[in-house]
Amino acid sequence: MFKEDYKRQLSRYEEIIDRKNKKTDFYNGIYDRYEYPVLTRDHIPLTWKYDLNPETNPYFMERLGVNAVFNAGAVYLDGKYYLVARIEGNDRKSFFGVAVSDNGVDGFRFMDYPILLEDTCAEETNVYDMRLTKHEDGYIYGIFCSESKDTKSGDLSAAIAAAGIVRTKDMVNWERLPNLKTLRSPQQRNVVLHPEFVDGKYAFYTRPMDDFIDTGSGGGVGFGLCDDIMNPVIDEEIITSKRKYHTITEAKNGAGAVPIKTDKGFIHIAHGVRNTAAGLRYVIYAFATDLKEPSKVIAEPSGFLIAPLGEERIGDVSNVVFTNGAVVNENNEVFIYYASSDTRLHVATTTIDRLVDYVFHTPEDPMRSVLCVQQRCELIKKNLEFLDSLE
Ligand code: M1P
Repeated sequence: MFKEDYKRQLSRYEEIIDRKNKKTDFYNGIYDRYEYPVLTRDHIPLTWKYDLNPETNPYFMERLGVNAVFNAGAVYLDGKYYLVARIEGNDRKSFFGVAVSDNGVDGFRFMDYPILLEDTCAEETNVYDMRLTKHEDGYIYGIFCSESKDTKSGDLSAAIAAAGIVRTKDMVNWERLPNLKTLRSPQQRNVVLHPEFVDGKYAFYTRPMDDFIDTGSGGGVGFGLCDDIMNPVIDEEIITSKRKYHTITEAKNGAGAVPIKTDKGFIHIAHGVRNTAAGLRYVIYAFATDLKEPSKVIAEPSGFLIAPLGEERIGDVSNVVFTNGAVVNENNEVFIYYASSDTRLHVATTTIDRLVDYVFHTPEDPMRSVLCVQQRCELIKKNLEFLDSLE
């Protein structure tokens, strides 16, 4: 029985890894969606979950189950697509695993072992959501959320979020650096390292928060500079993309993928959150910042870029899409990795040209219904005139 069960599970695993992905018929002219998620809990190697010795596991039971594989940092290196995914065990603790593919849309296979982080913070309970930055200093940095229990609060679920830092040159050996200190913000999540030095310093997109879930007075995506990556401290944080009333970012927002450099500016793919009667709704949006002043927003299309669709709406934390990784290959093709409902990871593909056109030519949000209708009427009028001119 053990042998048959093992064989069946192994062939199912290989089938999922080998399954070819294809574009769906979803259309908006901006990006393509794909039929299958690129990573799920079924992509986890059997060796991570089962004891494969029939003597010690006669019923071929999962000994260490995996609940979900989602929010992944991404980097494109030597023609291969690397994802560092958030893997959540049945025990609710998250950790990181590196999966590699030749084409970025299917065939992602995890390396033999997950990343075993150096245990530098005794109080750290959970780690998740790594952003991978190929920095001009030559290292690939991974910035992630390092979560600890808030021992000062009487609330059992109270936690403190900070930004942990690791770096590597080969995606196998990871050196842990001290956690980032932000002197004016008690909590940090969704921290992203900018790929270039700014004024000779390491530059971080931050997310100032008063509390673990509520960002409180935090006005949006922050930006701060740090002199020394071996002793990372940020004093002042300024706000780049702001949270705004009655928009997709009203409740909170946060930096996502590492900014993509284009001729026109850095393109940021971030998440925005609004509150609803059914709970928080997370969507993905884009904006651009100035090439010389990467904290200065120069374009912000109205509304969302990606919102949960179909089965993406359902999962452990429903009505969520979230990104912390996107890559560009040598053909200027863009791969946006986004997770749905804290359960699985998908890819959306586009090109630099399309992304630039979307970010710089989609109208901004005029912020009031009456102005939005006016904006739409202008588009309709232009279209009708254009169509008339063709007759
Ligand atoms: O559950 C949705 C997301 O919630 C958090 O994002 P934020 O800090 O903006 O609230 C993160 O924990 C993220 O991992 C998760 O996907």
